Amino acid sequence: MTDLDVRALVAAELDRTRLRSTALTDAVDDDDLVRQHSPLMSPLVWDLAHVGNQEELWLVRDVGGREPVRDDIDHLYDAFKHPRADRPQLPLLGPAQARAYTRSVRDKVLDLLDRVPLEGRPLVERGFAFGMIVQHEQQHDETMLATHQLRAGPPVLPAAPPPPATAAAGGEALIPAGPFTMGTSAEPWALDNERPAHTVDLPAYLIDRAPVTNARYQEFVDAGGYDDPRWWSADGWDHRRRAGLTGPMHWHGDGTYTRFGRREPIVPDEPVVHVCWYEAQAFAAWAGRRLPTEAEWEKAARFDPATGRSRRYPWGDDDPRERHANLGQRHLSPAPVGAYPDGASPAGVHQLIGDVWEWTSSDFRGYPGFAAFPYEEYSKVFFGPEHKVLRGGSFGTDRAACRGTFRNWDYPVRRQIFSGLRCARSCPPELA
Ligand code: AVJ
Ligand code: FE
Repeated sequence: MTDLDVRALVAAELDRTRLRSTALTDAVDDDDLVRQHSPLMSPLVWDLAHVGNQEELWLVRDVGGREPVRDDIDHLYDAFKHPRADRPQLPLLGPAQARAYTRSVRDKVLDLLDRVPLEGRPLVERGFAFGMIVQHEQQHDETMLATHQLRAGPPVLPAAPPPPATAAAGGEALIPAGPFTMGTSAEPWALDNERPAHTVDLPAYLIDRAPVTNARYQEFVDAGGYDDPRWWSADGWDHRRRAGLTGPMHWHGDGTYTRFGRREPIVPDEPVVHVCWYEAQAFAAWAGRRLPTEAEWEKAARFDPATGRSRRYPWGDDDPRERHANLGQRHLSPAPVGAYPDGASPAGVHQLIGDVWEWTSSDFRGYPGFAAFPYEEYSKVFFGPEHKVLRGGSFGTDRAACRGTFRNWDYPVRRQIFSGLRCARSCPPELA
Protein backbone atom coordinates (compact mmCIF):
# COMPACT_ATOMS: atom_id res chain seq x y z
CA MET A 1 0.00 0.00 0.00
CA THR A 2 1.20 3.50 -0.73
CA ASP A 3 1.20 6.17 1.92
CA LEU A 4 -1.90 7.69 0.39
CA ASP A 5 -3.72 4.35 0.48
CA VAL A 6 -2.88 3.96 4.16
CA ARG A 7 -4.17 7.45 4.94
CA ALA A 8 -7.37 6.91 2.96
CA LEU A 9 -7.97 3.53 4.58
CA VAL A 10 -7.42 4.92 8.07
CA ALA A 11 -9.73 7.89 7.42
CA ALA A 12 -12.47 5.58 6.09
CA GLU A 13 -12.15 3.23 9.04
CA LEU A 14 -12.25 6.07 11.57
CA ASP A 15 -15.33 7.42 9.87
CA ARG A 16 -17.16 4.11 9.64
CA THR A 17 -16.39 3.42 13.28
CA ARG A 18 -17.63 6.80 14.50
CA LEU A 19 -20.91 6.26 12.63
CA ARG A 20 -21.43 3.13 14.70
CA SER A 21 -20.62 4.85 18.01
CA THR A 22 -22.96 7.66 17.09
CA ALA A 23 -25.79 5.28 16.20
CA LEU A 24 -25.39 3.41 19.50
CA THR A 25 -25.48 6.61 21.56
CA ASP A 26 -28.10 8.49 19.54
CA ALA A 27 -30.51 5.54 19.86
CA VAL A 28 -31.40 6.49 23.44
CA ASP A 29 -32.32 9.76 25.16
CA ASP A 30 -30.03 11.72 27.46
CA ASP A 31 -31.43 10.13 30.64
CA ASP A 32 -30.62 6.70 29.25
CA LEU A 33 -27.12 7.82 28.22
CA VAL A 34 -26.13 8.82 31.74
CA ARG A 35 -27.95 5.98 33.51
CA GLN A 36 -26.19 2.83 34.63
CA HIS A 37 -28.08 -0.06 33.08
CA SER A 38 -26.09 -2.66 35.01
CA PRO A 39 -23.30 -2.43 37.62
CA LEU A 40 -21.28 -4.52 35.13
CA MET A 41 -21.30 -1.69 32.62
CA SER A 42 -20.40 1.96 32.35
CA PRO A 43 -23.04 4.54 31.47
CA LEU A 44 -23.00 4.85 27.66
CA VAL A 45 -21.85 8.45 27.97
CA TRP A 46 -18.70 7.23 29.73
CA ASP A 47 -17.80 4.90 26.84
CA LEU A 48 -18.32 7.72 24.38
CA ALA A 49 -16.02 10.19 26.12
CA HIS A 50 -13.51 7.42 27.00
CA VAL A 51 -13.18 6.60 23.30
CA GLY A 52 -12.44 10.28 22.65
CA ASN A 53 -10.02 10.48 25.56
CA GLN A 54 -7.98 7.41 24.42
CA GLU A 55 -7.88 8.92 20.94
CA GLU A 56 -6.58 12.16 22.41
CA LEU A 57 -3.93 10.36 24.51
CA TRP A 58 -2.64 7.99 21.84
CA LEU A 59 -2.98 10.07 18.69
CA VAL A 60 -3.25 13.77 19.47
CA ARG A 61 -0.67 13.78 22.26
CA ASP A 62 1.62 10.74 21.69
CA VAL A 63 1.73 10.41 17.91
CA GLY A 64 1.08 14.07 17.10
CA GLY A 65 2.88 15.69 20.02
CA ARG A 66 0.08 18.25 20.11
CA GLU A 67 -1.36 20.24 22.97
CA PRO A 68 -4.09 18.47 24.97
CA VAL A 69 -7.69 19.07 23.89
CA ARG A 70 -8.65 18.71 27.57
CA ASP A 71 -6.03 17.85 30.16
CA ASP A 72 -8.44 18.06 33.10
CA ILE A 73 -10.53 14.95 32.44
CA ASP A 74 -8.00 12.14 31.85
CA HIS A 75 -8.56 10.66 35.33
CA LEU A 76 -12.34 10.37 34.76
CA TYR A 77 -11.85 8.17 31.71
CA ASP A 78 -8.94 6.07 32.95
CA ALA A 79 -10.42 2.56 33.14
CA PHE A 80 -7.83 1.56 35.78
CA LYS A 81 -8.77 4.37 38.16
CA HIS A 82 -12.49 3.75 38.52
CA PRO A 83 -14.34 0.41 38.34
CA ARG A 84 -17.40 0.41 36.10
CA ALA A 85 -19.79 0.32 39.06
CA ASP A 86 -18.42 3.65 40.37
CA ARG A 87 -18.44 5.57 37.11
CA PRO A 88 -21.96 7.06 37.34
CA GLN A 89 -20.89 8.94 40.51
CA LEU A 90 -18.03 10.71 38.72
CA PRO A 91 -18.41 14.29 37.46
CA LEU A 92 -18.52 13.00 33.85
CA LEU A 93 -19.04 15.11 30.77
CA GLY A 94 -22.75 15.24 29.96
CA PRO A 95 -24.13 13.95 26.65
CA ALA A 96 -23.72 17.20 24.71
CA GLN A 97 -20.23 17.83 26.15
CA ALA A 98 -19.12 14.26 25.47
CA ARG A 99 -20.27 14.50 21.85
CA ALA A 100 -18.54 17.84 21.35
CA TYR A 101 -15.34 16.53 22.98
CA THR A 102 -15.09 13.39 20.84
CA ARG A 103 -15.79 15.49 17.74
CA SER A 104 -13.05 18.01 18.49
CA VAL A 105 -10.55 15.23 19.20
CA ARG A 106 -11.49 13.61 15.88
CA ASP A 107 -11.02 16.87 13.98
CA LYS A 108 -7.48 17.14 15.36
CA VAL A 109 -6.79 13.51 14.46
CA LEU A 110 -7.91 13.92 10.86
CA ASP A 111 -5.67 16.94 10.58
CA LEU A 112 -2.81 14.92 12.07
CA LEU A 113 -3.44 12.05 9.68
CA ASP A 114 -2.76 14.42 6.77
CA ARG A 115 0.52 15.64 8.23
CA VAL A 116 2.16 12.91 10.30
CA PRO A 117 4.99 11.14 8.41
CA LEU A 118 4.22 7.48 7.63
CA GLU A 119 6.76 7.23 4.81
CA GLY A 120 9.81 5.12 5.41
CA ARG A 121 8.48 3.35 8.46
CA PRO A 122 8.20 -0.42 8.63
CA LEU A 123 4.84 -1.67 7.42
CA VAL A 124 3.94 -2.82 10.92
CA GLU A 125 4.10 0.74 12.14
CA ARG A 126 2.25 2.25 9.23
CA GLY A 127 -0.95 3.53 10.60
CA PHE A 128 -0.69 1.14 13.54
CA ALA A 129 -1.55 3.73 16.19
CA PHE A 130 -4.56 4.78 14.09
CA GLY A 131 -5.56 1.15 13.58
CA MET A 132 -5.32 0.57 17.29
CA ILE A 133 -7.68 3.49 17.91
CA VAL A 134 -10.16 2.12 15.34
CA GLN A 135 -10.09 -1.25 17.10
CA HIS A 136 -10.36 0.37 20.53
CA GLU A 137 -13.48 2.30 19.52
CA GLN A 138 -14.98 -0.78 17.87
CA GLN A 139 -14.37 -2.79 21.03
CA HIS A 140 -16.18 -0.15 23.05
CA ASP A 141 -18.98 -0.20 20.49
CA GLU A 142 -19.39 -3.90 21.19
CA THR A 143 -19.35 -3.12 24.92
CA MET A 144 -22.03 -0.47 24.33
CA LEU A 145 -24.04 -3.07 22.40
CA ALA A 146 -23.81 -5.35 25.46
CA THR A 147 -25.08 -2.41 27.55
CA HIS A 148 -28.02 -2.09 25.15
CA GLN A 149 -28.77 -5.78 25.73
CA LEU A 150 -28.87 -5.13 29.50
CA ARG A 151 -31.04 -2.03 29.17
CA ALA A 152 -34.69 -2.31 30.22
CA GLY A 153 -37.46 -0.88 28.07
CA PRO A 154 -38.72 -1.15 24.51
CA PRO A 155 -36.33 -1.95 21.62
CA VAL A 156 -34.43 0.96 20.09
CA LEU A 157 -31.99 -0.77 17.75
CA PRO A 158 -33.06 -1.99 14.29
CA ALA A 159 -32.82 -5.78 13.96
CA ALA A 160 -32.49 -7.42 10.54
CA PRO A 161 -32.94 -11.20 10.93
CA PRO A 162 -29.78 -13.28 10.39
CA PRO A 163 -29.50 -15.44 7.25
CA PRO A 164 -30.91 -19.00 7.37
CA ALA A 165 -28.86 -22.19 7.47
CA THR A 166 -27.92 -23.36 3.97
CA ALA A 167 -25.48 -26.14 4.85
CA ALA A 168 -25.10 -28.96 7.34
CA ALA A 169 -22.54 -28.11 10.01
CA GLY A 170 -22.96 -30.95 12.50
CA GLY A 171 -20.44 -33.35 13.97
CA GLU A 172 -16.74 -32.89 14.49
CA ALA A 173 -13.68 -32.25 12.34
CA LEU A 174 -10.50 -34.23 12.88
CA ILE A 175 -7.38 -32.07 12.97
CA PRO A 176 -4.33 -34.31 12.46
CA ALA A 177 -1.26 -34.02 14.68
CA GLY A 178 1.47 -31.63 13.65
CA PRO A 179 2.92 -28.15 13.89
CA PHE A 180 1.29 -24.90 12.76
CA THR A 181 2.06 -21.20 12.96
CA MET A 182 0.15 -19.48 15.77
CA GLY A 183 -0.05 -15.70 16.13
CA THR A 184 1.33 -13.23 13.63
CA SER A 185 4.28 -10.97 12.96
CA ALA A 186 2.89 -9.72 9.65
CA GLU A 187 -0.69 -8.53 10.22
CA PRO A 188 -0.29 -4.72 10.23
CA TRP A 189 -2.94 -3.93 12.83
CA ALA A 190 -2.47 -6.98 15.05
CA LEU A 191 -2.22 -6.00 18.71
CA ASP A 192 0.76 -6.84 20.92
CA ASN A 193 -0.87 -9.96 22.41
CA GLU A 194 -1.25 -11.57 18.93
CA ARG A 195 2.50 -11.33 18.32
CA PRO A 196 4.92 -12.81 17.42
CA ALA A 197 4.21 -15.70 15.03
CA HIS A 198 5.53 -18.92 16.57
CA THR A 199 5.30 -22.66 15.92
CA VAL A 200 3.04 -24.82 18.06
CA ASP A 201 2.95 -28.60 17.67
CA LEU A 202 -0.36 -30.21 18.63
CA PRO A 203 -1.45 -33.82 18.99
CA ALA A 204 -4.47 -34.85 16.90
CA TYR A 205 -7.84 -33.61 18.18
CA LEU A 206 -11.49 -33.33 17.23
CA ILE A 207 -13.37 -30.04 17.28
CA ASP A 208 -17.07 -29.32 16.75
CA ARG A 209 -17.84 -28.08 13.25
CA ALA A 210 -20.21 -25.50 14.74
CA PRO A 211 -20.75 -23.63 18.00
CA VAL A 212 -23.04 -25.29 20.58
CA THR A 213 -26.67 -24.46 19.78
CA ASN A 214 -29.50 -23.33 22.04
CA ALA A 215 -31.25 -26.69 21.49
CA ARG A 216 -28.22 -28.63 22.65
CA TYR A 217 -27.68 -26.32 25.60
CA GLN A 218 -31.36 -26.72 26.55
CA GLU A 219 -30.75 -30.48 26.74
CA PHE A 220 -28.03 -29.81 29.32
CA VAL A 221 -30.43 -27.61 31.31
CA ASP A 222 -33.26 -30.19 31.01
CA ALA A 223 -30.91 -32.99 32.09
CA GLY A 224 -30.37 -31.16 35.39
CA GLY A 225 -26.91 -29.98 34.43
CA TYR A 226 -27.19 -26.92 36.67
CA ASP A 227 -27.97 -29.13 39.69
CA ASP A 228 -25.21 -31.67 39.24
CA PRO A 229 -21.78 -30.74 40.67
CA ARG A 230 -20.20 -33.59 38.69
CA TRP A 231 -20.02 -31.41 35.59
CA TRP A 232 -18.67 -28.29 37.27
CA SER A 233 -15.20 -27.37 38.48
CA ALA A 234 -14.99 -26.59 42.22
CA ASP A 235 -14.83 -22.84 41.52
CA GLY A 236 -17.52 -23.16 38.89
CA TRP A 237 -19.92 -24.97 41.23
CA ASP A 238 -19.27 -22.41 43.93
CA HIS A 239 -20.09 -19.62 41.50
CA ARG A 240 -23.12 -21.49 40.11
CA ARG A 241 -24.59 -21.70 43.63
CA ARG A 242 -23.71 -18.24 44.83
CA ALA A 243 -24.95 -16.53 41.67
CA GLY A 244 -28.03 -18.80 41.49
CA LEU A 245 -27.41 -19.65 37.83
CA THR A 246 -30.15 -21.77 36.18
CA GLY A 247 -29.45 -21.13 32.49
CA PRO A 248 -27.82 -18.61 30.16
CA MET A 249 -28.24 -14.92 30.96
CA HIS A 250 -31.43 -13.45 29.49
CA TRP A 251 -33.20 -16.85 29.33
CA HIS A 252 -36.53 -16.84 31.22
CA GLY A 253 -36.82 -20.58 31.82
CA ASP A 254 -39.99 -20.91 29.71
CA GLY A 255 -38.44 -21.30 26.27
CA THR A 256 -38.07 -17.54 25.73
CA TYR A 257 -35.25 -15.04 26.04
CA THR A 258 -35.03 -11.28 25.84
CA ARG A 259 -32.85 -9.79 23.16
CA PHE A 260 -32.43 -6.02 22.90
CA GLY A 261 -35.81 -5.40 24.47
CA ARG A 262 -37.68 -8.10 22.51
CA ARG A 263 -38.96 -11.19 24.31
CA GLU A 264 -38.91 -14.06 21.81
CA PRO A 265 -39.05 -17.86 21.65
CA ILE A 266 -35.53 -19.29 21.78
CA VAL A 267 -34.33 -20.20 18.27
CA PRO A 268 -33.11 -23.81 18.59
CA ASP A 269 -30.39 -23.85 15.93
CA GLU A 270 -28.69 -20.59 16.84
CA PRO A 271 -25.48 -20.71 18.88
CA VAL A 272 -26.06 -20.30 22.60
CA VAL A 273 -24.89 -16.92 23.85
CA HIS A 274 -24.40 -15.26 27.29
CA VAL A 275 -22.80 -18.18 29.08
CA CYS A 276 -19.81 -17.75 31.38
CA TRP A 277 -16.62 -19.81 31.22
CA TYR A 278 -17.79 -21.97 34.14
CA GLU A 279 -21.04 -22.79 32.35
CA ALA A 280 -19.19 -23.48 29.10
CA GLN A 281 -16.87 -25.87 30.91
CA ALA A 282 -19.76 -27.64 32.66
CA PHE A 283 -21.67 -28.05 29.40
CA ALA A 284 -18.61 -29.53 27.71
CA ALA A 285 -18.05 -31.98 30.57
CA TRP A 286 -21.71 -33.07 30.46
CA ALA A 287 -21.40 -33.60 26.70
CA GLY A 288 -18.33 -35.83 27.22
CA ARG A 289 -16.10 -33.16 25.73
CA ARG A 290 -13.89 -30.27 26.84
CA LEU A 291 -13.24 -26.72 25.77
CA PRO A 292 -10.58 -26.38 23.06
CA THR A 293 -7.28 -24.80 24.02
CA GLU A 294 -6.60 -21.51 22.36
CA ALA A 295 -4.03 -23.19 20.10
CA GLU A 296 -6.57 -25.85 19.05
CA TRP A 297 -9.08 -23.13 18.20
CA GLU A 298 -6.55 -21.21 16.12
CA LYS A 299 -5.23 -24.24 14.26
CA ALA A 300 -8.79 -25.26 13.31
CA ALA A 301 -9.39 -21.69 12.13
CA ARG A 302 -6.16 -20.96 10.26
CA PHE A 303 -4.15 -24.03 9.30
CA ASP A 304 -4.24 -24.94 5.63
CA PRO A 305 -3.00 -28.54 5.22
CA ALA A 306 -2.55 -28.05 1.46
CA THR A 307 0.11 -25.37 1.90
CA GLY A 308 1.15 -25.89 5.51
CA ARG A 309 0.68 -22.19 6.25
CA SER A 310 -1.71 -20.32 8.51
CA ARG A 311 -4.39 -18.16 6.89
CA ARG A 312 -5.58 -14.78 8.16
CA TYR A 313 -9.14 -16.13 8.34
CA PRO A 314 -10.73 -19.58 8.02
CA TRP A 315 -11.75 -18.89 4.41
CA GLY A 316 -8.39 -17.49 3.32
CA ASP A 317 -6.53 -14.19 3.43
CA ASP A 318 -9.31 -11.89 2.19
CA ASP A 319 -10.92 -9.46 4.61
CA PRO A 320 -14.36 -10.57 5.88
CA ARG A 321 -17.32 -9.98 3.57
CA GLU A 322 -20.99 -10.39 4.41
CA ARG A 323 -21.08 -13.94 3.02
CA HIS A 324 -18.19 -15.07 5.25
CA ALA A 325 -19.33 -14.25 8.75
CA ASN A 326 -21.94 -12.67 11.01
CA LEU A 327 -19.98 -9.63 12.17
CA GLY A 328 -20.48 -5.91 12.66
CA GLN A 329 -23.92 -5.75 14.29
CA ARG A 330 -25.66 -6.27 10.95
CA HIS A 331 -27.90 -8.67 12.88
CA LEU A 332 -28.77 -8.51 16.55
CA SER A 333 -28.25 -12.22 17.14
CA PRO A 334 -26.05 -15.12 16.18
CA ALA A 335 -27.06 -16.86 12.92
CA PRO A 336 -28.19 -20.50 12.81
CA VAL A 337 -25.40 -23.03 12.43
CA GLY A 338 -24.80 -23.70 8.75
CA ALA A 339 -25.60 -20.11 7.70
CA TYR A 340 -22.05 -19.34 6.53
CA PRO A 341 -20.64 -22.22 4.45
CA ASP A 342 -18.44 -19.69 2.58
CA GLY A 343 -16.70 -18.90 5.85
CA ALA A 344 -15.71 -22.48 6.72
CA SER A 345 -12.07 -23.43 7.28
CA PRO A 346 -10.15 -26.00 5.17
CA ALA A 347 -11.01 -28.63 7.80
CA GLY A 348 -14.72 -27.84 7.36
CA VAL A 349 -15.19 -25.99 10.63
CA HIS A 350 -17.97 -23.39 10.43
CA GLN A 351 -18.65 -20.01 12.04
CA LEU A 352 -15.34 -19.67 13.82
CA ILE A 353 -15.44 -15.96 13.03
CA GLY A 354 -18.51 -13.99 14.09
CA ASP A 355 -21.77 -15.11 15.76
CA VAL A 356 -20.46 -15.73 19.31
CA TRP A 357 -17.15 -15.32 21.10
CA GLU A 358 -15.96 -18.82 21.93
CA TRP A 359 -14.53 -19.60 25.35
CA THR A 360 -11.28 -21.56 25.28
CA SER A 361 -9.70 -23.44 28.19
CA SER A 362 -6.60 -21.21 28.03
CA ASP A 363 -5.42 -18.55 30.44
CA PHE A 364 -4.53 -15.21 28.86
CA ARG A 365 -0.73 -15.10 28.57
CA GLY A 366 1.93 -13.59 26.33
CA TYR A 367 3.27 -15.69 23.48
CA PRO A 368 6.97 -16.64 23.52
CA GLY A 369 8.81 -13.45 22.59
CA PHE A 370 5.92 -11.18 23.64
CA ALA A 371 6.76 -7.48 23.83
CA ALA A 372 4.26 -5.02 25.32
CA PHE A 373 3.29 -2.35 22.76
CA PRO A 374 2.57 0.47 23.01
CA TYR A 375 1.77 0.17 26.73
CA GLU A 376 1.87 -2.58 29.33
CA GLU A 377 -1.67 -1.57 30.24
CA TYR A 378 -3.06 -2.76 26.91
CA SER A 379 -2.58 -6.52 27.47
CA LYS A 380 0.28 -7.39 29.76
CA VAL A 381 -1.33 -6.35 33.04
CA PHE A 382 -4.17 -8.80 32.26
CA PHE A 383 -1.93 -11.84 31.77
CA GLY A 384 -2.50 -14.64 34.26
CA PRO A 385 -4.93 -17.38 35.28
CA GLU A 386 -7.71 -14.97 36.29
CA HIS A 387 -8.52 -14.15 32.65
CA LYS A 388 -9.65 -16.78 30.12
CA VAL A 389 -9.26 -16.34 26.37
CA LEU A 390 -12.20 -16.04 23.98
CA ARG A 391 -11.77 -16.33 20.21
CA GLY A 392 -13.49 -15.53 16.97
CA GLY A 393 -15.67 -12.48 17.59
CA SER A 394 -19.44 -12.17 17.83
CA PHE A 395 -22.28 -10.69 15.77
CA GLY A 396 -21.42 -7.47 17.62
CA THR A 397 -17.72 -7.47 16.72
CA ASP A 398 -16.54 -5.30 13.87
CA ARG A 399 -14.34 -6.82 11.18
CA ALA A 400 -11.55 -4.40 12.12
CA ALA A 401 -11.37 -5.92 15.60
CA CYS A 402 -11.52 -9.58 14.60
CA ARG A 403 -9.26 -12.02 12.72
CA GLY A 404 -7.87 -15.51 13.04
CA THR A 405 -5.23 -14.31 15.49
CA PHE A 406 -7.38 -11.90 17.52
CA ARG A 407 -7.53 -12.63 21.27
CA ASN A 408 -10.20 -11.46 23.67
CA TRP A 409 -10.16 -12.16 27.41
CA ASP A 410 -12.43 -11.92 30.40
CA TYR A 411 -13.08 -13.25 33.88
CA PRO A 412 -14.58 -16.77 34.02
CA VAL A 413 -17.80 -15.41 35.62
CA ARG A 414 -18.59 -12.89 32.88
CA ARG A 415 -21.55 -13.51 30.58
CA GLN A 416 -22.98 -10.13 29.67
CA ILE A 417 -20.57 -10.36 26.72
CA PHE A 418 -21.67 -12.22 23.57
CA SER A 419 -20.02 -15.45 24.66
CA GLY A 420 -20.74 -19.03 23.63
CA LEU A 421 -18.62 -22.10 23.02
CA ARG A 422 -17.74 -25.03 20.83
CA CYS A 423 -16.42 -28.33 22.19
CA ALA A 424 -13.31 -30.34 21.45
CA ARG A 425 -11.74 -33.60 22.55
CA SER A 426 -8.40 -35.26 22.24
CA CYS A 427 -8.30 -37.79 19.44
CA PRO A 428 -9.07 -41.33 20.61
CA PRO A 429 -6.32 -43.75 19.46
CA GLU A 430 -8.62 -45.61 17.04
CA LEU A 431 -9.18 -42.39 15.04
CA ALA A 432 -5.65 -40.99 15.04
C1 AVJ B 1 -10.10 -6.89 24.94
C2 AVJ B 1 -12.44 -6.52 25.21
C3 AVJ B 1 -11.13 -7.29 27.06
O1 AVJ B 1 -12.98 -4.11 26.84
O2 AVJ B 1 -11.59 -4.47 28.46
C4 AVJ B 1 -11.06 -1.59 25.69
C5 AVJ B 1 -10.67 -4.05 25.16
N1 AVJ B 1 -9.10 -2.35 26.18
N2 AVJ B 1 -10.34 -0.60 26.24
C6 AVJ B 1 -11.88 -4.49 27.27
C7 AVJ B 1 -10.28 -2.69 25.66
C8 AVJ B 1 -9.15 -1.05 26.55
C9 AVJ B 1 -10.82 -5.01 26.31
N3 AVJ B 1 -11.13 -6.42 25.87
FE1 FE C 1 -11.00 1.34 26.57
